[in-house]
Order: sequence, then structure tokens, then C-alpha cells
Amino acid sequence: MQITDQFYKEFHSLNYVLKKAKNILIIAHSFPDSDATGSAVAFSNFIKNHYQKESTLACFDEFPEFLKPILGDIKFNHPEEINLKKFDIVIGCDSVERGMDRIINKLSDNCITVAIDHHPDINLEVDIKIIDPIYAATCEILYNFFHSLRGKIDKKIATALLTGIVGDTGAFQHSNTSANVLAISSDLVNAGASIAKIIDHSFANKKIDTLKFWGKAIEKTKFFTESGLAVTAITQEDIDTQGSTPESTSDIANILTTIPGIKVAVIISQIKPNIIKGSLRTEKHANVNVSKIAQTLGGGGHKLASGFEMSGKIIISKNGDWQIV
Ligand SMILES: [Mn+2]
Repeated sequence: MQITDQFYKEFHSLNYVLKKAKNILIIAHSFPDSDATGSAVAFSNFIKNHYQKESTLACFDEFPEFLKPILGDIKFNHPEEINLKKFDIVIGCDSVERGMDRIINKLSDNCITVAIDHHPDINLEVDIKIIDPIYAATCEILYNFFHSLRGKIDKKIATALLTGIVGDTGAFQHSNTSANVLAISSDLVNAGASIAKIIDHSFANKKIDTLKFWGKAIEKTKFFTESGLAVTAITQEDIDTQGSTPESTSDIANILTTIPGIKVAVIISQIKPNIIKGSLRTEKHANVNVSKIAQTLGGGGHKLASGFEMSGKIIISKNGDWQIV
């Protein structure tokens, strides 16, 4: 396996700060997914084993129920319910502009901030920035950090890291599944992580509510096969149902882009009575830059995932067809 020496300096600084730190906070992003949760859990276990220190886990939302059978019955602390001033290091894991950005101004002046992320266009100002969209998951970057320290990756840590990798690669189906991702995953399986168990809980056991929500969206999908486009609409009524979360909505886009012949998925959601939000998703191999489309519509984002907002209302006709007026 090729272990990159990228982030050599950052890893060195992070290790130094962790050695000195007394109070460590790890924050996962809002609506935490497998990667955010897996990386936070892996990191706190690593800190316990490698540095013999406890750390605090925080998130603005609760620990995902579906991950408890794999990662354990863990609780996230709500950032507003802990004394943020006491921490001397705060580490944001994954999508740091969806959570860490909300606490960064409330920390003590001496606190060292660290962002570990694989999302593009992150502008959050931190002391140690370990960010590169080349990685499939934040858990992949964490693996490299643990490996660079020659730290022991036990079964618990391996399971948490693999949970993030499985989540963000769609169980090794997305184009971000690089040779390194597979090599790392193989090492994690060797350390005791079970791919079958992780996949079972991450995907197969989706709640019935989620499946119903997906069903409604897939039913409404219009396929334009000549242009490789799949467009669906999520009404306010759909959004108000149990299965609707930002995560389950983005899953719909992932499902649609895996359909042969579909290059771009467009999800139109009625986010306010007269405002619609469009989310554009594509896969790397489709060779489409959806941010250009989003920009034309007054929005933005990056090559593979972009969005826009505009006024409009989704109208469903009697025969179940829909249009935007
Ligand atoms: Mn991620």
C-alpha cells in the first residue's frame, strides 16, 4: 500500500498538541453520517489507547441510532451544554462547516483548532488544516494519521474507520473507491472489522420510513435518457414525513446516479411554500461539472455536488405527474 507523506507536518503538529493536551473535544457535523460518526469514535478510541487520555465527543444532533449496533451505545454532547472554554484542542471531523463553524468563536484564545476533512471549498480558519478532497472519507485520512504514528489500530478503531469508509464510498461502489481505500479497508478487516456487519447496518437495515420516503421520490422521477438526466421532486408534504432527513435526501441522488445511462441527478425540494431548492449530483466518471449548471441558476457548489435556490412551487397533477410553476 502506498502511504502518502502528505500532511507529514500537520500530523507531526497534531501529535505534539495531543501529547500536551488536557481537555480534548472532537466535534462531528450536524446530521452526522457514517463518516462523521465513525471518525469521531475512531479518534476518541485512538486518543484513549495511544495517549491514555479521555476526550469529549460533541455534535449538534444526536448519535445516529442505526450506527449503535456497530459502534456501541454512545452519546454525543450538545455543544451548548458543555463548557467550550475548557478545551485546549478542538478537532472537527468531516464536513467541518456544518458544526465546528458554530463553536469556533466560543473557544478559549489558547485553544488549538484542527479540521480533518475531505470536502472541497472549506474556508474555515483553523490552526491545523488537514483537508484534501482527494480522500474518499475523513476516516481514510485518520487511518493515515494513526499509521504515521505507528499507533495500534484495534478492533474498535478498525470498525469505526471502516464504517466511515463504507458509508462514504457507498459500500465501495462510488468512483472514490481508490486502490488505497481498498488497501486500507483490507488492513482494517485484518484488524477485526467486519464489512458484512457494517454494510448490514449501514444500508440494509434502513428504516421503513426512509424506504417509503425514497419510494415517493423515485416514483416521481422523470428520466431524460438522451441527456442522462434524472429529475425528481420532493414536496413539502414529503419533507414533513418521518423518513425525510438531509441524509436520506442525498441518498436519493446517490441511488439515481447509479442507474445506467444517468449522469446527473437533480432533486428539487420545496423548502419553503414558494421557494424550491435544487440539488445536482453526479459521479466523477460522468465527466460533468454540475457547479456550472448550478451557477447558471444562481447557485454554486463543486463539480460533483452543487445546488441552487429559486422561487417556485411544485404542483402535482391528478395523474401524479408534477411540474414547477
Ligand atoms: Mn465524509
